Amino acid sequence: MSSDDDRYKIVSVEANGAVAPTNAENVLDDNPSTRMSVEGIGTALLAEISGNNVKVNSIWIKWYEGNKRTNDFEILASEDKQTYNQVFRGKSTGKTLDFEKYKIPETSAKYYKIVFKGNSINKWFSITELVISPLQGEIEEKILEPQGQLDENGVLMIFSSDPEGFSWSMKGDLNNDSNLKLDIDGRAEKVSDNTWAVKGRRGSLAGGREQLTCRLNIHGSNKSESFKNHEELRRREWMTDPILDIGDQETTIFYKLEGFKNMNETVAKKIRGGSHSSGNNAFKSACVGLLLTFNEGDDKLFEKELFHPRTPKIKVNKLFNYSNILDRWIGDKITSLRQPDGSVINTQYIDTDPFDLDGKPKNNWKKVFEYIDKGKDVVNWKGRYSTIRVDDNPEGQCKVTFKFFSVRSIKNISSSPPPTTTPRLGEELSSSSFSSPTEEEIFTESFDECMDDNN
Ligand SMILES: [Ca+2]
Repeated sequence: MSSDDDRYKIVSVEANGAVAPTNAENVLDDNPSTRMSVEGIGTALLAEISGNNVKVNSIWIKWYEGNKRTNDFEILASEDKQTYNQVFRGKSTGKTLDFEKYKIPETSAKYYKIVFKGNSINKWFSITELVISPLQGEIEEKILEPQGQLDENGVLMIFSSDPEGFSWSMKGDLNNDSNLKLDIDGRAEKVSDNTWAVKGRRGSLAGGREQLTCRLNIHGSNKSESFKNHEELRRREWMTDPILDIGDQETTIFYKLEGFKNMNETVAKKIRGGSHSSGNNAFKSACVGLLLTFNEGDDKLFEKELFHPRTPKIKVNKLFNYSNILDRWIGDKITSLRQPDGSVINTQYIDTDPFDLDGKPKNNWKKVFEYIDKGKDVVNWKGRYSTIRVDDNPEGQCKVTFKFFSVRSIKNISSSPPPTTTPRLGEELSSSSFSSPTEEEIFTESFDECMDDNN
């Protein structure tokens, strides 16, 4: 390919009848909240790409309300803007707000016309984003398809297990699992052989408001913490036990969140931490958290709790925009891996369409962010607990149905690295980060036993 080809892109779009604020250019602004919209069967969006003789084999479209409407459409290609050939005829899935990829026979056409044939709801032809690129397929494979072996449930293991480290996966009666502390309302309810459901328990915030919380704590060791400061933990590299504490790990859970009322909440995976509601070291028992927000939007998805209960959240470079994660099955996977220089690469993955018709994992893992924790406040030791936590308003149901939950100590195998992208480097936390916690960050002692085993 010539250098022209390498840099080619959509140079212009037009759609008769599409006027501001829903004009055609809105499909090119890389912003899913703006759209091109025009009414009527047979209306069309025409795109011209730069460069000459560029080979195209796929068209990527984000549809407006793409998770609610099925759109019927065709794609025509032309070299001269006069004679068009049909290269695609079909429907969108009606299941996603994300890009859908439509494969077309390889062509070197310069003009691409998407012709609307109707949708399942109304007569509006509405697209939020359009990409025409032969490179997208390659980019997708590099960034979005992690490699690895499958575990016994068919779940992708991006990293190999460390045979000498702690490993756990859900099986048997979850109410009687010595490594699992359920901090929920009542007992876990068995839904089927490997699927369980729990509900959040009630608790009080320091400000007096109540909320529901649901926490699944996997603990490696049963020993209590004995350290004086974070420097000691960094030097020693473990919190209570050099083998059973959980440091480098791949933690995976598939869940369906139902009946939630607080749309600003997150699913937090809190790792490398310990107990923090009692004892002299309680306030120092740091952990870090990797978050998925319920709704797309916030990109403060890494949190660091060095001094409980203050939990400053840190912005990450979001690589994949999932939409709402409520009321449907979601695969949630994190990996955390210490590097030789002491920094830690923490990575969040999501699978928004996790199961095939037989309920087996499809392993469509997409990287949401990668955050390198480093500097003087790095949390790089092994901790007692790995926790999945989700909260809700007291009016909510806070119901979590889950399966294939596992926590595995991992080894960094250099021959099979995870997909790489440009990570955002860890920002060092200034002391002011800890000075003014919000009400949400402060829980009463009796309520916040997130990582306390109550012994
Ligand atoms: Ca847009």
